[in-house]
Amino acid sequence: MAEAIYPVPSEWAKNALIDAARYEDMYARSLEDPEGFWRGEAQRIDWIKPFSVVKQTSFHEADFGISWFTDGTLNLSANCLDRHLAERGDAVAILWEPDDPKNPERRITYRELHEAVCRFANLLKARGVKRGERVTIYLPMVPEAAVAMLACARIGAIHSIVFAGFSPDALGGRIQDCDSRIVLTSDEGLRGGKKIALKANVDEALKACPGVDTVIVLGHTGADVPMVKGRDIDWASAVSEQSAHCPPEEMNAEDPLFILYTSGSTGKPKGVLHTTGGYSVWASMTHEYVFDYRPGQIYWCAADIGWVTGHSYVVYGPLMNGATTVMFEGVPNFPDPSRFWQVVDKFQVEIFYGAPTALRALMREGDDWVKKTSRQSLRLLGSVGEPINPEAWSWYHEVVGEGRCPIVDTWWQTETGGAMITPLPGATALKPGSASKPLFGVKPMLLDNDGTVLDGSTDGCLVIADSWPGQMRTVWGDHERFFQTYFTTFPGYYFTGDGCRRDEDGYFWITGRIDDVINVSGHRMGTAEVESALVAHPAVAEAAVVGMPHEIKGQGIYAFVTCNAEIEPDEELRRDLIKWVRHEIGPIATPDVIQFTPSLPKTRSGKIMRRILRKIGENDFSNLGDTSTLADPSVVDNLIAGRPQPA
Ligand code: 6R9
Repeated sequence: MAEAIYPVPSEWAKNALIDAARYEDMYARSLEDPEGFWRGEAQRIDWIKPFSVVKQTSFHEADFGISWFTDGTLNLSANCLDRHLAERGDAVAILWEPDDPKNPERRITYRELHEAVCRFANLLKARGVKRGERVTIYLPMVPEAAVAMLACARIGAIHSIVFAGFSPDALGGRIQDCDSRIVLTSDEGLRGGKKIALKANVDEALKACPGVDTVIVLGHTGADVPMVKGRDIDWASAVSEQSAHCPPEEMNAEDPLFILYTSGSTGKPKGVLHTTGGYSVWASMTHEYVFDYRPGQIYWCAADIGWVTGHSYVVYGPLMNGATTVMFEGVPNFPDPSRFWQVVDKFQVEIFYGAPTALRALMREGDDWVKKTSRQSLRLLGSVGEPINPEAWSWYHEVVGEGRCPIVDTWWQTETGGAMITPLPGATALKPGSASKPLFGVKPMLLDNDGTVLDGSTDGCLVIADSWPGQMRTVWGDHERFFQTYFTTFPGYYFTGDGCRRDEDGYFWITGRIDDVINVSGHRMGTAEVESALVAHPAVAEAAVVGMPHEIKGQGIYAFVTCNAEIEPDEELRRDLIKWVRHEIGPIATPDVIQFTPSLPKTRSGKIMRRILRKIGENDFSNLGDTSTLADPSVVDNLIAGRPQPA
């Protein structure tokens, strides 16, 4: 069947910042003359001291290093706030929509945001926070979360945001890993009408973090939460005592900006570190070009600030570009599945950027929820987090966008800082399900398992051949792990962990992770993390976790569990294990299927054969591949016979 192709609508081709010819031209120049290209693009930033060096990067072991605009200095919060004050101080920077639509929205202007950030920055300084120090943020989707991020950037502190859906254990581990002595939180969070006990979670987490001496607590729902004397302080009253004047610190381009923990194929989550200059250029450039953003437009990225998409496309990218950025506290289906589109109408949103998992969930509820809203303000739609299946793409395009709005399917990662492979609305004909073409400076290549470069239309492992400004710089506290994880599978290349197909038109189609990372509702999860949570349970001897296809979540979690000898697994244990994993990691790690098995398929050398488990997880027994190297091939038949069907 021929693939559907959606040409660039003519008004987009005419009016967009970048049309097809300009894209080709800029892309070619970005690869032929990176120095010149980036020297030009970097002018979008207000530098305090201009840089003289553009790019010093190598992916090779002998001279490995990644550094951009090295001798320049800047402050990111000044680029998001101060420089807009003269021209658009009274324009709305953050348009906040609460969880409950009956509660009032908040409109925070650039001037108000600037003042709030200065006061909070002064509070951090008053609590002794210094340049380079790590500040852990565990907040719901409220404007104060953005205030906290920008205040850290203002004084040169490194923020580490932990998604407010993570458990106390996961939070505690992240606080310890980056050695943070200050935590910002709120009494409670609110999502879909349900309260989340954030402060209680912090109290629980801090039992294992004796180094934390300050917790700043935002009153959000007004719940009465116990405060620890000397350690816990009330956000509002502490901030009111602070001056609204706080000069931005002069930061070097390569000074750390933030840490964000993300899952890999092995071990505990890695603290992905981004630095100031390159990240700023990348977040601002990609936000402007991918969304064809012009100041004054109402823009909504529905991601949580706990994920990288929230960092780059709710806060930093839009604010650098003087946008009005919508921040939504709630969930797509509360109070009903019309909520997204009601908010679009309410704020007259022009650009909407969301995740396939939410679209699939809404699609299932039927078109009426969409059709009862107007959505006439929408001009452009975006997708991120996982491959978007053509059915969901078509629904997004036809039903939500009424065939009028291009869809930018943006492929990128926590590690890349911002979008990497994506259509540009005025330049790229769309193929549903394809992230299409690389952005400026991005050189994607496909390799086979042996590292041979593949040409033409083919399937392979997706690598990036050269550095781009928004690239992560290290794993916090473990530079060797950074090199090992990303640059040794294919020496000389950045390995993304994704599989990919390139078609005859040079379009890229991401096929999903090829390492032991699964993507559940657009959230990255290392199978190893779920396994170690399971084996920490006293009844469990061994566990292996794989992804399984899931209609809404994209992938679900399938766990094979072997119990200790004296244990007789039953329904109660299954429920207990599910509760246990939710407690150890958080609700996003809830296993969809747990299959108890007396043993796992292993090679004679004792390695679990995940390939076989994946097939069983997929309910596909036709092509199990070579099972002759198994120590006991009968294990496989037993696994197939005992496969529970998910509810
Ligand atoms: C931004 C973000 C990264 C992984 C990535 C890939 C998958 C993200 C995608 C996509 C296909 C897209 N992914 N966007 N796959 N098409 N448009 O999601 O970062 O949480 O680090 O996840 O997500 O597998 O490697 P992160």
